[in-house]
Amino acid sequence: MTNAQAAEILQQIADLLNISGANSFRIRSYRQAAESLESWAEEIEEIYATQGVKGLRDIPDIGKSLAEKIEELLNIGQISQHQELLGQFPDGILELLKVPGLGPRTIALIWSELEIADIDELEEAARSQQLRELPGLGAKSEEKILASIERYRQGMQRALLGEILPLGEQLISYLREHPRVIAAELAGSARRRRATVGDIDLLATSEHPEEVCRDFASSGQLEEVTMAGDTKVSGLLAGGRSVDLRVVAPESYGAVLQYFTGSQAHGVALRTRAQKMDLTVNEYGVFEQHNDQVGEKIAGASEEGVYAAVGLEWIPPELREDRGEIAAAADGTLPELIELSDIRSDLHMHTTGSDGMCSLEELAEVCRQRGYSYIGITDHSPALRVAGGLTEEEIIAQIQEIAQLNERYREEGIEFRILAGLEADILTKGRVDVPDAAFEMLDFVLGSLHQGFSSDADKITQRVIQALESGKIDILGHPTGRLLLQREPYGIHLNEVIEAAGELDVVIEINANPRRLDLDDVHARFAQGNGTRLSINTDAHDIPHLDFMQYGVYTARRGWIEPRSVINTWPVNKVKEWLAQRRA
Ligand code: DGT
Ligand code: CA
Ligand code: CA
Ligand code: ZN
Repeated sequence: MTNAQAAEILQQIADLLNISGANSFRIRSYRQAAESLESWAEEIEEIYATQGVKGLRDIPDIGKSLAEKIEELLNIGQISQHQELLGQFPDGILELLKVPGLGPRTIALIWSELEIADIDELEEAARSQQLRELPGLGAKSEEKILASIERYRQGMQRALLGEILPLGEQLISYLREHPRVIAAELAGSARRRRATVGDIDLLATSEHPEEVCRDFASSGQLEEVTMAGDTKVSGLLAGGRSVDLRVVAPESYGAVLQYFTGSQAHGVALRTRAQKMDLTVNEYGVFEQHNDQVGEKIAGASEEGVYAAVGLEWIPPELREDRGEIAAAADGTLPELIELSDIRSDLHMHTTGSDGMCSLEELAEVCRQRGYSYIGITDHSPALRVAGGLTEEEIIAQIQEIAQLNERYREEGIEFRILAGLEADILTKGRVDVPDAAFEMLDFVLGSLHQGFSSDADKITQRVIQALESGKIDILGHPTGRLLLQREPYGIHLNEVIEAAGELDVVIEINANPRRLDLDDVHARFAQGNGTRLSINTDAHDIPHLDFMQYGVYTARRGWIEPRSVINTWPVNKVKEWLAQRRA
């Protein structure tokens, strides 16, 4: 039972009491307790285990009776009062409360008058204009409720990092420009660069939190403000995505940032370590602990300070998933993580030759201006007719065009080269769709699977490994075919493929498209451990897609990847030598 889960149950009690018409003082005491629990860094489980109910009562806004309820929750997994209240209403009623703008009063009304008990029924009633018959509701309310339901449904889902990060960064720039803000940072899963993000967590530090909160709430940055306090603002973006801002004093900024960056598992591991050192870490700082007494504060203003106080190097947010990073930080063996500036090239992109939007020359010019020293062009192969796959003649013509451009760069003394590649389909039985004459002339082949996803995992795995064994594939593209939030990966025994690639000296791609991020972080780390090399590529079909590179790098960092494992950090000659040796 985490603090957040316990807080959620207390909030539900408050919500249910509210619908049943309880007095507002009682309702508020549950809400305050829930908020207090939610931002209390020490886990109630740990507190209860070491100090019993007495320890629970030390949490602000938790009195005798609430402490006993939490004790009940920790002991038997539920609170009887909560269960009784739940029994009085249908199951869907709590979800109705999550629809923005729909208050308990309205819910109580529609339940008692129309027996509406879930979102679908509410939507139906609004559409069939039944709500306007109720006291205090009109045609306008029906419209508003329908719009809210729509927004709620969109906001429920996780979103791609690629969609959230730009929005979060815009909010952070607003905060950083505020004259009362000393520093501001994105926290939560977005700061950890998880491939998908639930809600957006923002943190700022100021000597005048109430002014910052007031201005943020009225700035129009949020489509709807659902809570505006002196240190916290919550609301929704236009698409329904929820945003939480917390503003704290400078002396605890580092501790709060550490706490709200998460992950929760990382936080728990950190506090467990601290306890063994007779220290307490909470969102105010790191404190000495003598038996039951909390003593002097030894850190809190900076995140570095918080980690240092528990004997750790600062841990990059991408690593904070409790996957061994705390032990590595203690031993001084954290990886030298790859950075965007390590990337010298992009080895997967499409031109108008197949299904891309720009000509070869245009794409090359933009990449050169971005500071890449070489790129690989990989249009689709003949079998992928739906995506404008090139014919053998067209592949050869493109190779010649590339040779001419390279010649021109050489003459003009420009340090930039284009490698002639092909994204060849992996066909049935592991055949690779690259015409023989073209294969002889190409610098490299990126092989990927675009059809036959429905076969079983053994078959697909075998097919891919056979393709790698053919010697015709230098890089394996987007190895699982997943489309985040859209399509599950096809069944494939990925670790077997990674091991085979390692033995055969085939590189595996981390496709940087934020919809793919394929390999994912966990398998990228397995590959590095196995000695299988990686390549981070955008699969750009248009100029703006070249910016996807950062998301590939984030995924690699989450997978503990160092530059040495990634071939497009190499200079072009090293890549050419590697390719030549593969062909030999
Ligand atoms: P998300 O929003 O689902 O993508 O994931 P996060 O990691 O952003 O999670 P969120 O927004 O619920 O909370 C932000 C951070 O706050 C989380 O990573 C760790 C911290 N946190 C929240 N609730 C708890 C809790 O109950 N216990 C602990 N230890 N930390 C929590
Ligand atoms: Ca979050
Ligand atoms: Ca959150
Ligand atoms: Zn592609």
